[in-house]
Amino acid sequence: GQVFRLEEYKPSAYRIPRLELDFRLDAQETLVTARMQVERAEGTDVGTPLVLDGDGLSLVGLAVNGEPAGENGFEALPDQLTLRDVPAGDHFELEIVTRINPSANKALMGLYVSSGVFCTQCEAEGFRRITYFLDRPDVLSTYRVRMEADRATAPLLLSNGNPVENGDLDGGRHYAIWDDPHPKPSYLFALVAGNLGVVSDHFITASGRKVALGVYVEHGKEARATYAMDALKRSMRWDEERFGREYDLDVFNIVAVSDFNMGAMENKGLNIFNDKYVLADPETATDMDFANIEAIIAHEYFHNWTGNRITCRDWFQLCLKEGLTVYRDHEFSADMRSRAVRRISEVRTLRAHQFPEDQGPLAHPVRPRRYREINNFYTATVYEKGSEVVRMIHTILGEEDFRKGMDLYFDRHDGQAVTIEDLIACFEEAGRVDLTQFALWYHQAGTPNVIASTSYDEQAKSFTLELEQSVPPTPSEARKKAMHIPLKFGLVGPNGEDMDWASADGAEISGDVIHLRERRHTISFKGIGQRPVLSLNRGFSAPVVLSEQVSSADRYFLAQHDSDAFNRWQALNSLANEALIEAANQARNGTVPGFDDELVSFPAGIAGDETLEPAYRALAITPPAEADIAREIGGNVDPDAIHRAREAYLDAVARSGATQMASVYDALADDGTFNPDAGHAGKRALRNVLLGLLMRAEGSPERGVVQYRSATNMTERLAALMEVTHRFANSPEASELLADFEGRYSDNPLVMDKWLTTQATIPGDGAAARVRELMKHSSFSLSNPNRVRALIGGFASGNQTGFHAADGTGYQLLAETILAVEELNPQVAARLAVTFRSWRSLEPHRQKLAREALATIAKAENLSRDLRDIVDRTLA
Ligand code: HT7
Ligand code: ZN
Repeated sequence: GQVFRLEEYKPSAYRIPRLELDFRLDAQETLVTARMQVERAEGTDVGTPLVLDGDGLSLVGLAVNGEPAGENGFEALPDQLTLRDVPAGDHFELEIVTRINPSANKALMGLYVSSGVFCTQCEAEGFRRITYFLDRPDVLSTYRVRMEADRATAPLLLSNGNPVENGDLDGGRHYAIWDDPHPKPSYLFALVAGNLGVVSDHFITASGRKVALGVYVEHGKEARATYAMDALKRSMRWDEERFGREYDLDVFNIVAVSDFNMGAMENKGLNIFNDKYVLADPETATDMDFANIEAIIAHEYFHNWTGNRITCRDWFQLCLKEGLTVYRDHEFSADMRSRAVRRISEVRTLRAHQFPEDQGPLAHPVRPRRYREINNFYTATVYEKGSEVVRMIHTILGEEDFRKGMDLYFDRHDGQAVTIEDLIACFEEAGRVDLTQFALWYHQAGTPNVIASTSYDEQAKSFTLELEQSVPPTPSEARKKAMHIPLKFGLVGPNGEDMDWASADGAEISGDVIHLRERRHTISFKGIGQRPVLSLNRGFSAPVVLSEQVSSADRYFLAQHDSDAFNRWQALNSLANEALIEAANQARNGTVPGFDDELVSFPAGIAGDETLEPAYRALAITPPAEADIAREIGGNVDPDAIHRAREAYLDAVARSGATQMASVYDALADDGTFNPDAGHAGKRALRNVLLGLLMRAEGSPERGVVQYRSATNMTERLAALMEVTHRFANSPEASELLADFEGRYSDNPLVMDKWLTTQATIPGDGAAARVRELMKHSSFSLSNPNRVRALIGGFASGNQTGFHAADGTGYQLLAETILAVEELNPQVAARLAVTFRSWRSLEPHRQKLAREALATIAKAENLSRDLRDIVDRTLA
């Protein structure tokens, strides 16, 4: 397949400053008329053919300056329209008519129908499935969109920008016209036509303009959209206060659809969402759902400035909008909720998703240099590591200069399509710093390893810190350069307070940040009267793997006394990790895993520590997940041994602190009134972690059954269902609760997704067979991405022992399902295939089975570019 390379970027030979679109909407046969003003760019020779992108299109008509184009003047292929007879003037008008079939569109890119609603998804290259166009992000046009449809089935007609006109037509048809004054690339185009309910509100901007807000959902679901509306208004206010960014149209609409490839899409003035990230009420959504909705509503809204007003020059620059916008949504959530708790969750996500990507065959730089299929680059590296890179720039510059850099970026590049270099230049100017070495974070793949060791010389009152960095090789990058790694730190004295030092040499230290730039640094701090304990990479200031030679005693000390909440959690997490790796070795060798008393008694103490917020306590007593332990082990992984070790650890923790934990559990019972805020969610999180531990201690599903039956919200009900079904998989109680849940929610697909995931993640050998049975259930559908992700994605990424069953049934099931999904939706199939990426870190027997399963995909004929790309790189 064709490879696209960053260095081959060329500006477009033509511009299209104006586009008028006319849609005659019909589910099977929609006619699209695109009238565009085309301008020859400076430096383009007169007569240069105009080559427009298409994807599976059929041309109905073509006119140039109002005249039908002569047959020899153009060539129309499904994936390209070449106009050879280009008028000699500087600009001309081109009219293109295409015919498309939205109801046959199962790839969910371009114009499609979801539950009877016409909707679009154009990022990255979906617009070319609607009409021929210069479908690239550096071609910016103002749009006027006219839609015509049956009034009965599509009373609602929405597009980007502001509404201009609407009216009735003959034959039960009607029309609406929308105009978007802000030039935008085609990937931000959207339309929605259907019959939906709405929650309406308004927002008064900082400068006093009134913006009409709408959240559109299926009729009858309006009450479940009020939280999303509230999150939207909070996002709008926050962006004004924190970044000085005001909204710029008279309306802002959000539409929830039930078939969607990703989470949501930031189309100008008309965000389209996966309904999973809009609909929530206490009875049907968990606290995690509420938090995700808040974050994704904010993320898409923040794109209005970071992505829409200033967009990407080309798709290699995807992190320009995504990394920066994730950083902004992380900051928003930190301000709305608990900063420490959010940071721990972000880092857990980064480690769970981005680290394995960076350490495996799909590793790529935050700004890639080549791709075969851009859809495969909406990755944790581009998004999450991209956000971490912006966070490091903030750490280096400090809040004031960071804000100046952002202001400069908005001033200088508003209305443009730009590059990462343009963004970095703004921060360099605002902060008066040279970010040349730092920029390697964008260009060099791989997670840096940092090794730290310390020594204390009492006589010399000197504390020495040795730091060494290295970046492991990644595909097509064997040799790596030393990075600029900003490490926040503190030297914690015996009283728990950070110690001052008289002088330090060996590295640049500014405030509480060590700037690591060389491969090795030896830093000596002078004037240190007592041995300190080093707290390094506070707040996870740099996304590195840190190996420290630290005693357990020092880790326990940090877990209790570090002023940095993240590192307090990290200290505990490291202790648990080390113990679990050791225990997994024991389990593999047939020994019963054993654990220190101090380690297993610690969680009960934390659970009852009233000085800590409940959400933090919940995180602190949750041990690393099986996948985390596997990643830490790194090679020759046996998922069964890891499972046994983790189970043994949890059993030991449960036995050690049951009485104490039971009283905390009881005290956390709520009064039945639901509040989705972080404080209340934290209490529920802690109570649910304790539920699992208490059920272990009690050896009975009873407590889970009671919680399930008395629950007044989904967070408590689902947690109880999980604990009962996972811990007592074949018990009558498990079957009873599963049947009850199905009975309660069979008419709610999003809740049934939870039911599917719950069963897909029951550990053990029978998992693949269970999933196969569930694929026949009426709640499941291969064509709906949410259903596929819930059941198949849940199984492959959330069930280590099931997916990696030693008989290979998990891998076979996944390979077969990927090929079946591929026929309908290549993007979703390719994303499922990513779950094979760590196959080389498995023990040899499973490695062989996983490779065989991948090979069955690889040898299938006519694979999509999406799946071919992932499978080839995974096997390479
Ligand atoms: N910018 C959006 C990306 C997206 C997308 C990409 C490929 C295919 C379907 C898609 N739907 C949405 C989402 C975001 O980052 O905000
Ligand atoms: Zn985004």
